[in-house]
Amino acid sequence: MKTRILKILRNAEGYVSGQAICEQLGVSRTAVWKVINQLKEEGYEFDAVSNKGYRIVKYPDILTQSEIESQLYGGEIVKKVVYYDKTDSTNNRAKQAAEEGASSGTLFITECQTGGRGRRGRSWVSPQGNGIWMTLLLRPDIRPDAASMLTIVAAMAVAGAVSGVIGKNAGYAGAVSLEEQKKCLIKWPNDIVLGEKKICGILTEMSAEPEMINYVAVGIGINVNTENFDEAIRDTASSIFVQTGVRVKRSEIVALFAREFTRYYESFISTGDLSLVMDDYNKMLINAGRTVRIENGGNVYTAKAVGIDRCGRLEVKDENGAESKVIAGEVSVRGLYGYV
Ligand code: BT5
Repeated sequence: MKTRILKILRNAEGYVSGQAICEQLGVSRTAVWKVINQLKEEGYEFDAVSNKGYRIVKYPDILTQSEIESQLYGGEIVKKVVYYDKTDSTNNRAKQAAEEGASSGTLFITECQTGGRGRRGRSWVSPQGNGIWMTLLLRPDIRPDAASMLTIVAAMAVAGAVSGVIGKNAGYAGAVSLEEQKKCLIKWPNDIVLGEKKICGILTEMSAEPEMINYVAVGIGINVNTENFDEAIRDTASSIFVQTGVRVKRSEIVALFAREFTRYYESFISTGDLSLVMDDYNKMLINAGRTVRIENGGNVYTAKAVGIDRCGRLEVKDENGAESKVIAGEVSVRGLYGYV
């Protein structure tokens, strides 16, 4: 009920009377009043005028179930939000819930991770209060070897959502010019960058049988309003706030992510590959046209990145013009002089 009341108030043009809410939801005045008080405790501020009703004048920067669900319109792949004040890793929460039967489209999100994970045992710094640490549980009817393409789909959705929210709040002179601000780009395969710095990483994990996926957990970490970074990541990491000077509400990014993800995911599922989205992806690819250093086990070489193919492999050209394809998961891709 909290989500429904919040949604009515959020979408209203002006004031909404308590009576109107009661009638719309078929609940008592006392029930509405109780929910308004709960919302006040969570940091929402109301303007309450007798004979007119309530209007929200301030939204807190929180990631609770109702804050996010009240911004979904219902057609998204994200169907349900499960929120934790603190947990070890939202990927762990998603995987555990999946084993217990949780349904596709559940989004696990937290304010703080105590054991955030990157790929191959690396750790992910996930402090309290300024980032988005979330995992989307999916049960797609695709072949297990296609699951890694979900990282590509998620990366596009994050880049789209971050660009969209920055665009909406633009007009602010930050470290990055307005034009650059709008260019939230992707570093293949799983990083999102703003101003050449990493603001987001994606960790996709899967449980599958040879021919069938049980579930996929798409974990996404976004530094939103972070101002101070751990020594270990200071050179490469940044946040939306540091890069743009814009302080955005994290739930807005999550809601827009849900919309963007739905768009790209549906295209992906309709063909089972990235053929419908790869052109868009390649426009968001920061590596495109740049020389990258590829580390594949002991084998290190440089080549010029061209773009991804419909399976999400990175096409590269060596100095003699010979083309090859790099498969994510086996390699680390770096710029020649730095992180990108
Ligand atoms: C990633 O791994 O970039 C995937 C990160 C996925 C995090 C999300 S948060 C929600 C969900 N729950 C989890 O436990 N994980 C997912 P990788 O490409 O391996 O990069 C890891 C490297 O990024 C580290 O070794 C650091 O160098 C750097 N790093 C760590 N924390 C960072 C941060 N907050 N921002 C930017 N870079 C960071």
